[in-house]
Parts: sequence; C-alpha cells; structure tokens
Amino acid sequence: MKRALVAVAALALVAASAAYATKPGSGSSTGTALVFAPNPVQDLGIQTLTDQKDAARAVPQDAYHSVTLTDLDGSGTLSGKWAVVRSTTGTPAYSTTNTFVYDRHQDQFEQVMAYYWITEAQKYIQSLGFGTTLRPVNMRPQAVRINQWGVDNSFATDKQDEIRFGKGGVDDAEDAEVILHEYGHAIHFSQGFQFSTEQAGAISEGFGDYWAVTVTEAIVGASADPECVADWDSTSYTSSEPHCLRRLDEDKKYPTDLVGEVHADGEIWSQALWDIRNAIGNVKADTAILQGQFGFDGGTMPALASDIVAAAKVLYGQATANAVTAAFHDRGIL
Ligand SMILES: [Ca+2]
Ligand SMILES: [Ca+2]
Ligand SMILES: [Ca+2]
Ligand SMILES: [Zn+2]
Repeated sequence: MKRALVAVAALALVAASAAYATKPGSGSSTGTALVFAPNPVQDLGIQTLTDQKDAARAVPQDAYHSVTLTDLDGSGTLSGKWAVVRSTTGTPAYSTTNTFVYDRHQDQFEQVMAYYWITEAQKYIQSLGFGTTLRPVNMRPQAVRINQWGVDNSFATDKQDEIRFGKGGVDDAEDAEVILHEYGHAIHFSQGFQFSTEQAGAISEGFGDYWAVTVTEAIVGASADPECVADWDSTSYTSSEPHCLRRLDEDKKYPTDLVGEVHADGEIWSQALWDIRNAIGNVKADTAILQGQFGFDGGTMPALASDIVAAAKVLYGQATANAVTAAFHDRGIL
C-alpha cells in the first residue's frame, strides 16, 4: 500500500517536471509576421539606405510588411513543413500565438525572413505541379542556420543539408533575394544536380540569382528594376547605384565572356533564364527550367539548355520550346 503511493507520487513528479521542461505550443499552423519584401532598397526605391550597424532606425517602417506564416508545426517556434530555423545568434523566435513581429535589429527578424521566404518558395514550386503531377523538388523541411561566422557570406551545403546565412555587412537574411539564391542551390542538391565542373557551378549561381527574382516577382509583383539582385545586401559592398550583387541583364555571351569564376559566369545563364521568363511567362518558364534540371550530370551550359528545351517541348509543345531555344541562342548557349 505504501509502496503504491510512493510510485504514484513519483509519477506525478515526472509529469510535473515534463510540463515545466516543455514550452507550451501555439497549436496552430498559421501565424502573423513582419517581413521585408523582398528588401527595403527595391521595395522603397531608396538607394541611399545603409546598414548603420544593424540599427532599427536605418530602415523606414514602410519596408515592413505584414504577412501570414503558414505550415508551422504548432510548437510556437519557426519550425514547419518546408523550413526549420535554427539560430546560433540570439534567442530563437518563439510565440504561443504565432505572432512574430520584430524589427531588423532583433535577431529573430532574420529567422522570420528565412522561414517565410523559404516556405513561400516551396509553395510556389508546388503550385507549378511539383509534388503532385510532377516529381517533388526539395519538398521537405529545409534546415536553415543563421550564425555569425564573421564573414559576409551565405551558403547551402549538401553535407550538413542546411542553408547558412551570415551576418557580415547587412545581415544576409534581411534580403529575401539572398535567401532565395541559397534556396536555389538547395533545389539543385535535391534534384541530383552534379557540381562537378566550373560551368555546372556557374549554372547553379545563375539559377540562384534568377530564382531569387522569379520568386519575388511572383509573390511581391513586378518591380522597377527586376534585373538587380540583392539590392539591400549589396549596399554594404557596392558604391555605384543601383546597388546590385549581380544583374540579369549584363548581356554576357557564351563562351566568349566565360572567365572561370562561377558567379561572374553565372550571369550568362541567369540572363538566358530571365529571357525565357519574359518570352513565355514565369509559370511555364519555371516549370520547364525545374523539370529540365533533374539529374543534371554536371556538363556544360549547352547540355543543360538542351534538357530544358526538351522539357518545354514535352510540357508545352514546339512553339514554346522554340521560344526557349531562342533565349539560349541569344546568349550563344545554343
Ligand atoms: Ca539584422
Ligand atoms: Ca551581408
Ligand atoms: Ca532585386
Ligand atoms: Zn551561390
């Protein structure tokens, strides 16, 4: 009798400590948040904005947009079906009401940016049929890490299976175009894309730049200078206006303008994709591009261009395939 009472008391103690150890969740898959869309410079058209050491006052309140976060797991953290955010700087965002309202000086703001833009990118991919009528593309919770790392760099790694965003200059994850560029690499990893040659690396950089623009234009709407990539992040390392990390309209040609550096050479590829989009619209362009990229063996730009033309033909017929060919032809790729 006495023994049984002791056992019950011990059980109660375990239950009590478990309750204290686990934070209550939100219990809901949706939430509200403030984000940049895609970044303050593009959004407000103010080229003179500067980081000012991450000061909240450096960016006008107009640059913050209220959005709905979706696909959350109900834990009250930024963890969901298509993105899971881990931060090694500052406190992880947490809300029992899924209310994620922060300013850019707060570490949680970048966590929210990463969650929102990656989730929206995956939803956009699924809206094209990937995961239903077509094979899935990176259809899983993408791990994201935001850390100091000291350098102004972000990268996607297939080994750790996560995307990392640095905090040099303007914090990288304050610019949706940087987030989406890195997600572009994650898309390639998920598609079995081989990075075995310099041209394959250039294709991946070019695709990332294009992906940043096509997704933001699809979600935010048309902008004044869409060819400019990472208008906000680049204010900390470019002096001429408009501030751009890279552009989609440098008019580089294959193979004469190849210099052997993946980001520079990627501008040949990104412009071809941009021209395809302008010719046939984002839905057909992005479906054909994603479909053509599956299992790319790491060969040349002309090889992948042919795969994308073939995908366009199967999906939409000869006339659309011809428009895709013309865009690659204008870059000297086909
Ligand atoms: Ca910040
Ligand atoms: Ca930066
Ligand atoms: Ca831009
Ligand atoms: Zn890259």
